[in-house]
Amino acid sequence: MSETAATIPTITAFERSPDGGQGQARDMRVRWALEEVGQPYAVRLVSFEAMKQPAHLALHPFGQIPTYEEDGLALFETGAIVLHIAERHPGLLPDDVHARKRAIMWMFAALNTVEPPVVEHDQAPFINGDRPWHAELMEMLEDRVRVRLGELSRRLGDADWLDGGFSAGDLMMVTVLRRLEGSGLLEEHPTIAAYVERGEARPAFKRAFAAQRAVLRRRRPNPRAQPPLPVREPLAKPSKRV
Ligand code: GTB
Repeated sequence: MSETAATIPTITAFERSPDGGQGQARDMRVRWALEEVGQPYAVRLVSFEAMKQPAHLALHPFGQIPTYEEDGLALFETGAIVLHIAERHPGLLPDDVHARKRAIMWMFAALNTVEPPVVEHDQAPFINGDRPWHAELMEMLEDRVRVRLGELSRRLGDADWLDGGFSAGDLMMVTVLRRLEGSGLLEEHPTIAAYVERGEARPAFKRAFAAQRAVLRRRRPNPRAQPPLPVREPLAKPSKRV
């Protein structure tokens, strides 16, 4: 293998993403980070069955995507993968030491503080949509998301990005917030909606989005014969989508 080929990372992604190419699966974050830093990458598509087999479990103990392999290094968890990419290449973390730490802080905030209520809100209809108390629960979950969006919106103010220039913190935050698209909640906070749109307008985001969508097109040569899956379709078991 040539030296160049050896350094091209390989990531895993759904062979058949349940969102019909909306880029909601978490490989999107990794693709976007790689595109931002201009690092070519290879993708190994895995089926839901293969994800639970020993070969994939050796890479990802929880049987999920994405994973990241590069020169003998194997990583899972998008936070760790995006941080690795950001530390290995210029472009996603500022040089200033304090600003760099704050960008990493925003990655954690996206994953630990904003993503949990967003995912709970997204998952609830699949998990308990048929229960008599579901509507009440949804109101509660929506309010929890609204609180976070309000707080984030106040901190963002009229800035373009969370802390100076675009960073891995923004990349992570935008991918987390995108999961609210279609819920109407983003539109309640125009500052946040515009922030997400700014992220999605970046050329690197567009390339990553097109790349994950191309998987769907390759699997569906005749679009009239097999329409896209609905965005909100759960996996085999509803809770498996998280
Ligand atoms: N914390 C981990 C990380 O950040 O890497 C979470 C990884 C994860 O949840 N992976 C999901 C997975 O492999 C795919 S992204 N699930 C299969 C399983 O657990 O068995 C979650 C996802 C999937 C689909 C949609 N969608 O269709 O809209 C959205 C999000």
